[in-house]
Amino acid sequence: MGLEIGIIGLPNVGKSTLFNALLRKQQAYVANYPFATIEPNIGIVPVPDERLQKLADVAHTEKIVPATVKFVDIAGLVKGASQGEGLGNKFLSHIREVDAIVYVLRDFTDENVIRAGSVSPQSDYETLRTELQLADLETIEKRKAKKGEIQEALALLAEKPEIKVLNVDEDKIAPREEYIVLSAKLESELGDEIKDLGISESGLEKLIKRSYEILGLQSFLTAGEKEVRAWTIKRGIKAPQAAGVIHTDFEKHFIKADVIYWEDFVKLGGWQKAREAGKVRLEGRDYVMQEGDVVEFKVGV
Ligand SMILES: Nc1nc2c(ncn2[C@@H]2O[C@H](COP(=O)(O)OP(=O)(O)O)[C@@H](O)[C@H]2O)c(=O)[nH]1
Ligand SMILES: [Mg+2]
Repeated sequence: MGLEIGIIGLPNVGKSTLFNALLRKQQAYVANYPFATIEPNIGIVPVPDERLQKLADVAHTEKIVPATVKFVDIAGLVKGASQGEGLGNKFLSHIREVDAIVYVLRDFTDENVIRAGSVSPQSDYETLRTELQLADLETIEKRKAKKGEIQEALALLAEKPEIKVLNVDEDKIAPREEYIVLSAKLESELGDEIKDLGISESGLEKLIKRSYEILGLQSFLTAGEKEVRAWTIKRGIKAPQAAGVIHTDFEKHFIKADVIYWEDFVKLGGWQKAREAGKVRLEGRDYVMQEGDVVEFKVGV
């Protein structure tokens, strides 16, 4: 299950700068020009996970496969986009399928960067919400017009889980209720070195953590000689469904799962030693997966 996140905002609020910081590469075209991003920019990034290297060390493998998040950076939305203002709202279709939407709200002061409709974080947020709701109304009308045809599930943009990002000046980064506070500019310039400034988490880490929270996700791990890997699952699912994320057949043919918490796995030195120490639990069909479980599924054929 690859997580997908759409990035929206008014023009010139730092969407592409943030997107680039997330990708650590200059993929999107960043410019002091309101409509620099016309084609959607899509990037897939690994989920930072410090557990993986530690697991790989004791599992004696070099191959690490992290979970991934797909980010979609779209062109700036303006007030009246649903009426065709700016670039219109057609490109919103690029984020119809995402799991969550990041609203980038400008709170930095830079006279060199034109404010293209952006007023204040709160009013910008409301402008964006209104445009999404209007786009949703169009979607509903279109579906109605096609009555008789199979009704697809309606992916309404305004109903998607949301994350509000406040893009602030470099010297104003401080936690705030309701927002993820970051400096897109600083993130794009420094990447992970942002932590040298005493900022505990990168924008990517903050965004991913919040996404997992609001979407009710967690991860489990597999660690063998072939590879160490992180998998994303819904919180509360049971062992057979988790096995099904690895391979659809695994759910049907699930027999049991060997489970150990990742820290114990590392401390004890891998599967063999953990088994010898009697620390590997044998779990059945009703086992509810826990964050940080290292698992080996036994499946029949
Ligand atoms: N001062 C400052 N400028 C920024 C920041 N984020 C973006 N910018 C600048 O704002 C302009 C537009 O940024 P961009 O990411 O292309 O905005 P987008 O239209 O929302 O994608 C560029 O010149 C960026 O360098 C920031 O956090 N601080
Ligand atoms: Mg852009």
